[in-house]
Amino acid sequence: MSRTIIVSNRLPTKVQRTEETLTFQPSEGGLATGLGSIYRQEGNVWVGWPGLFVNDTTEEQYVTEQLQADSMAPVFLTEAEIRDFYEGFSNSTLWPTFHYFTQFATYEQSHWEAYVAVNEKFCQAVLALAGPDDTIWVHDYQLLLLPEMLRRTRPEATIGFFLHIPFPSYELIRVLPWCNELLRGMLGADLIGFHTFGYMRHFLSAVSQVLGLAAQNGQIAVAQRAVRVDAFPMGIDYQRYAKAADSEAARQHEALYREVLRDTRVILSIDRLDYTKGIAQRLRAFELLLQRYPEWREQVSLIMLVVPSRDQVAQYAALKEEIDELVGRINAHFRTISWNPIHYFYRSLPLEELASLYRLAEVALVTPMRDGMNLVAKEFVASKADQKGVLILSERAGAARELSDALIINPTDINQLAEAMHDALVMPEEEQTQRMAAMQTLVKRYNVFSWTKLFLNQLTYTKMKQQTLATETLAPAPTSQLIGAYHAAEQRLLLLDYDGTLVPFHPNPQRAQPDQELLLLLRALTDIPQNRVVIISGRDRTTLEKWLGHLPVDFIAEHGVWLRAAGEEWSLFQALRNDWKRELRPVLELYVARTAGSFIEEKEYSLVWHYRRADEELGTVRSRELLNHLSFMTSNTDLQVLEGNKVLEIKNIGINKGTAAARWLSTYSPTFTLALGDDRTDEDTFRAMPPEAYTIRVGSAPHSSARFHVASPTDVRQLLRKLLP
Ligand code: GDG
Repeated sequence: MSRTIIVSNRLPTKVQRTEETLTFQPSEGGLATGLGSIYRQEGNVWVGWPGLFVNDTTEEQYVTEQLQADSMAPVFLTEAEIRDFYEGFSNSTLWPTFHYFTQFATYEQSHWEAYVAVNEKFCQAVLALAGPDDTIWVHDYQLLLLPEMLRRTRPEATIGFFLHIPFPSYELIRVLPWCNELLRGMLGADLIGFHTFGYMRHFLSAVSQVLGLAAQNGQIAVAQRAVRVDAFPMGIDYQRYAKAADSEAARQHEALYREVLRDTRVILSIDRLDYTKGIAQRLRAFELLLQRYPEWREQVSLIMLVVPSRDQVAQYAALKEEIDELVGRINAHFRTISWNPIHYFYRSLPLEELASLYRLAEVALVTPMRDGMNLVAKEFVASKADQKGVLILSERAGAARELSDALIINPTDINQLAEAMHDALVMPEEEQTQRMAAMQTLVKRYNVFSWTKLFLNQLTYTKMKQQTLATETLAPAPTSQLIGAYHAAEQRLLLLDYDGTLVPFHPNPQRAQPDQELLLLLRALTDIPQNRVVIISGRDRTTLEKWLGHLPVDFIAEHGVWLRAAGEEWSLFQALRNDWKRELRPVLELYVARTAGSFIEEKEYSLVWHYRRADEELGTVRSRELLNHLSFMTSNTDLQVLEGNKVLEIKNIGINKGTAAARWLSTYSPTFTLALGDDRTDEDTFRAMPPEAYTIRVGSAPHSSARFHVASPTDVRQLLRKLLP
């Protein structure tokens, strides 16, 4: 039976040391609730740190046993690991960078090394538990390297990854000295999820800019695997918050607060202490509200709950001081004997008290500078059974992408914030209800359970797609079959593409001439009387002839425009025109001017626009534009536009490597056929081959009509050497 293994930095249970014993308390986080129904199922398990430093192996064993009974497997971390991996790399490098606070980011090699080591520790813990058919779902920024580490040992595993914080623009990611490894780490997964489409877009652009891997329809080809990237906005357990707000305990707490507050209206703010939350700006905006609209004095109070967090990190201590000072100043300035402008709590509260605050508040102020999603916004919505209340929400929280019926503000603009508070306080009830009802429908429907289900279903689907579309690796068994069939045959046809197949790519195509090793190999292959070797290339015939013309090989040049049998003259595949070049060349020139690094290659019967040397992303965008432009210009003509590996080629219809290769097949009637190629134009060759032919795609391509694939030209040469006596 296949199982699901959840992996996150923290376990959903917190183990704490009291004087006499250890206590085990479930943590209340959204993730724990959402995945609770999953990891407790038969056989499933959640792997993570229990939040405690153990003293000895006896204690370690005790904790392990206790957690095991509740489907958890602890990874024990040392104090030094928590300092360097958690407080260091995770919270002082990745957290500020991913939230656009690079001024707070540190770049310590020792922190990075600890991060690698701890990810490795998690990897070992997971491998000890996971079987080959299990599904592994890795969570968040502390474990970015884990998917790739797991993949190395388990190439066939089903691995999902979800990032709970924002994924920033490429401009921020590139600052990290380790960005390459981090992106590679994430790409070990089969499905990578983000809260919003925006984060997903940033990720795809970083992968393309840093690693040169382009995405198509949210899919990235990583070697032979198609990695899917998608947005899955996380929800909450709606009923849990609705019920808590409706509970007797919450009502009692509310009544107690009400007694003290009398009829003062309440604006609520709830956050963990963090510089990303915009807490100081929020206080300044509240101050501005009281200055600009004196009528709200003694009428409105701000209840501000700040949950202590990361106080070991310097910026957090400084932020705490700033908040203390601001609250003190504003309260001292505005307070009266009977009215306190800000009620500030620096602690965490039990759920029913939290729920009573959601009940009490007319306005929730959720104004982070950056926030992956922000669940408080959704919890406030779920708590408002009477549908009265207004949510003020930062445009830079992931939740704003869904909750468009909130008052959406820019959190840096304290003028706008003060005005939004005023608007919220005077908003007619009818409008409140309308907005709240719309938000409730959404939060109820896309709750944390549907989020979990959707992600895991997508993961299964992604894996299934990969398996049905994947070409088989040319492993030792099919290799010996191939060699056996080759030796048994009297007439053998070898169709070999040149660039990317026999030689690796060179930024300048004219510099990719054959080396001595290749020339000797081709010579040896053609020396065998049963062999017919055809070089089947998109290159012009002059270059092919110059480089390889002295060998007794046949040629297909310009993707099938020209044919030449060894020792004979070149002939056209069919009568062709090339007078169209005059009209289309200026179009290509325009794109060369607009795309630095791109250039035109002119062949006798085709024109090619190369963009391998252009900026990866710009090249892709321009190639789309050019393709549209050319498709328009060539409609109703006998021309076609072919997409190759970083090239667009215009040529006559009906001409491709496949039709040319088919002619060679019918001329020779071989009893063994081998076709090797690395790009889209070679797919035409593969499709033209009979089913028993050995078709092999070279390089990364998750979808191909070829039967097998190999990784690189080096593998190709190795295979060809095996065909020599
Ligand atoms: C990451 C991302 C993303 C707060 N104070 C108390 C309390 N809370 C609860 C809230 C809410 C949670 O803490 C905070 O929600 P966040 O959305 O900030 O979640 P985090 O896990 O901190 O952050 C964030 C999230 O992951 C999910 O993907 O939304 O953007 O940074 O549930 O209610 N709960 C109790 N007492 C408190 O005093 N009981």
